[in-house]
Amino acid sequence: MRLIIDTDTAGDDVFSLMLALRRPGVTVEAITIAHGNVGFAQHAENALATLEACERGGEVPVYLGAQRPFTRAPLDAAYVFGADGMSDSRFPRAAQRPSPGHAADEIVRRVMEAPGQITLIAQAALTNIALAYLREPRIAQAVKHLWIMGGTDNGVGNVTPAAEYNFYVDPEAAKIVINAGFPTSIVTWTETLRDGLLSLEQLAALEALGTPRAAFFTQVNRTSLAFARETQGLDGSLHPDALTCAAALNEALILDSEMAVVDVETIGELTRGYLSVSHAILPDIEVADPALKRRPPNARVIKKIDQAGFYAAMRDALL
Ligand SMILES: [Ca+2]
Repeated sequence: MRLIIDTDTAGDDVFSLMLALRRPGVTVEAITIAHGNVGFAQHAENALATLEACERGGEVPVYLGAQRPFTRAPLDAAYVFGADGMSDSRFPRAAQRPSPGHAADEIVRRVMEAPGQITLIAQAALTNIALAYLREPRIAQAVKHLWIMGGTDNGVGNVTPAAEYNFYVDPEAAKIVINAGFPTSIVTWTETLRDGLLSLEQLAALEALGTPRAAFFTQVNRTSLAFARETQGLDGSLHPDALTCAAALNEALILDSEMAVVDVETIGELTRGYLSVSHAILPDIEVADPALKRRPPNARVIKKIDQAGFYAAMRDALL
């Protein structure tokens, strides 16, 4: 499996990278950096530190991408991940540096050079993917598959009641990508709340592995675990990006999914960044309102992932 991972590397983004970097048979061909969780330059440092933690420093190029969303001001989530996105660990600067070239250009170049072969995992705001598509629309047909962590599935968001963070910070980019014709699977925040929690017992078992990577995981996860426990009242930590990556790497973990018509709200007063997901309970749309046109399903929405299998994948990555 050939992968490009687009990431605002902080907290759970790190663990997603570790899953992919440690998985036999998977080649991470590039890591592309987007604005998001913390400061833009810090995302690159965190990706480079993660490569070193996986003993892959110097082997996977890291490209810098969009530093801002299309229209709105950047919005971070340092309150979840710490100022450095790594639970204020202040890891030493990695020897590897970002590679020359823009993330969007590299996505285009690499996908078009290997049509049908590159899987994209988008675990940040979709700005880089949208830019790549605008530069070369044929990438929508040339990627093997696009995995998106983002949006909600008729559930509550994590920034506003309506919107999940990645879609909230750049809804215009999300709308472009969702309507571009990529073969797409979406792991939503709703699904993360169902199956993306690593319990306190599982986290203790991961720490007890005693490996350097397990120690790195435990250290990086500290702030988001505290946030989940103290603010969200959860007995564990939430892992949207790692859950998405685990499903992409091993589709046998997907226990339920549904093709759906999805779209993104960009101008709602209260619902900006909302992912609209069709549902079986709804009437055909042209029956409900003749002014509306029926659209074919444009994404697979993941409804259920094997949590134990996700945990096992994380454990294997930390050995
Ligand atoms: Ca992310």
